[in-house]
Amino acid sequence: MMESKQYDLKDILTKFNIDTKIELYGNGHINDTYLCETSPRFILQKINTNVFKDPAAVMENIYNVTCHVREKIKEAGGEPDRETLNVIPTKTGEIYYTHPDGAAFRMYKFVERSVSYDVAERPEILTYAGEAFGKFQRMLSDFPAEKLHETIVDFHNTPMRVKQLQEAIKGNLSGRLDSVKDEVKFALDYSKYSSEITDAMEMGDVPLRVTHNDTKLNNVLFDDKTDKGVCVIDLDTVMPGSLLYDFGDALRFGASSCAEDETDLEKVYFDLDKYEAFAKGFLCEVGANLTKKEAELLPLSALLMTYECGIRFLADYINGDTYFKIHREHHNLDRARNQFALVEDIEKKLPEMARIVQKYM
Ligand code: ADP
Ligand code: GN1
Ligand code: MG
Repeated sequence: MMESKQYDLKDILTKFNIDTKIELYGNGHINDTYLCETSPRFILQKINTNVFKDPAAVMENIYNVTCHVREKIKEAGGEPDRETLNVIPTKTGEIYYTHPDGAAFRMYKFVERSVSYDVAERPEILTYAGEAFGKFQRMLSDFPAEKLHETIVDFHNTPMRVKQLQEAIKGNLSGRLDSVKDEVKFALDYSKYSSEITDAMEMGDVPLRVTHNDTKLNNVLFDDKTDKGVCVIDLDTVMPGSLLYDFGDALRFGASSCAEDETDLEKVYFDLDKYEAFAKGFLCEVGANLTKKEAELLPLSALLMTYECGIRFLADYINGDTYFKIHREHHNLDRARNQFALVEDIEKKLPEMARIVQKYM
């Protein structure tokens, strides 16, 4: 990961009229997140502009999407201050602050009385996550997609991700290629699946919808008493996409027996109880609107999103760790191996996964 420059956070806070203690917060791989110990509390985030080259576009999307969702929550008699992210403008009325060197900082209301999970200890948590992401998708079903900027082009275009891996292999910027021959072989062998979703989209059998695109379990906040999903966060990648991306990516992370960077691969497997729990919650919200092909590809989407994430970790390792935050030397390689172990297990379980999905359609 590129070394992050140090900023005078106290000074950044004054741009939002806040003067308080601040500490690093959360387990995201992309942005720098800080908790502001005010009352009520706030979240300050430095947007990763290495990943999101156009922070203005990201923030315009987030502002429009959260305003849209806010109205839906109000109509349903919910709590808009807690059930969606709320952007706090700067004291000059901008939706984020631009530092003189181009760095971008945003402020959100802190979602109080909530918890986040990196591993789901119980399958019910997955049902609540499925409901939360399904509901989010439903609330955006009438959002005008043409208003959205594509914040990362080809984000879930798996064949493009394979190309990016091939470029990483060619460039070998880290000089690590010799040490990852087995992983590269696995990645190239399994590329046989890579175009299943994109081909179906091109054929018109899988529609373009407004999707979240980063449906990791820790991108939902759960109520600290009931465990029900309260708020879907991390909206940087809300863009036109496929519902299969949201389904598959949530399972990649949420239905694993282990954390995404577990190195003891004997322990890593795809948990069908967690899969079923998520499918139940998600399909209860959106199942009625799926096309035949979307329904058919649900199980494979879990394999594909896991594969795609694995090859992204591997490409980043070969490129010298410039994209994902890492906390140890071979972190991205550990993550890639972990995802590939999961892919192998998902592949064996596809027929059973198809049977489970049928129950909830
Ligand atoms: P990243 O893109 O780096 O994953 P996120 O937006 O997901 O950044 O934030 C990282 C973590 O910070 C989240 O997983 C969550 O635990 C916490 N977090 C972010 N925004 C809020 C918020 N508004 N209220 C409470 N916690 C939050
Ligand atoms: C990143 O931002 P975060 O940590 O929620 C990444 C996802 C990956 C995920 C892997 C913008 O998600 O695409 O699936 O790491 N987000 C971006 O854990 O690249
Ligand atoms: Mg996140």
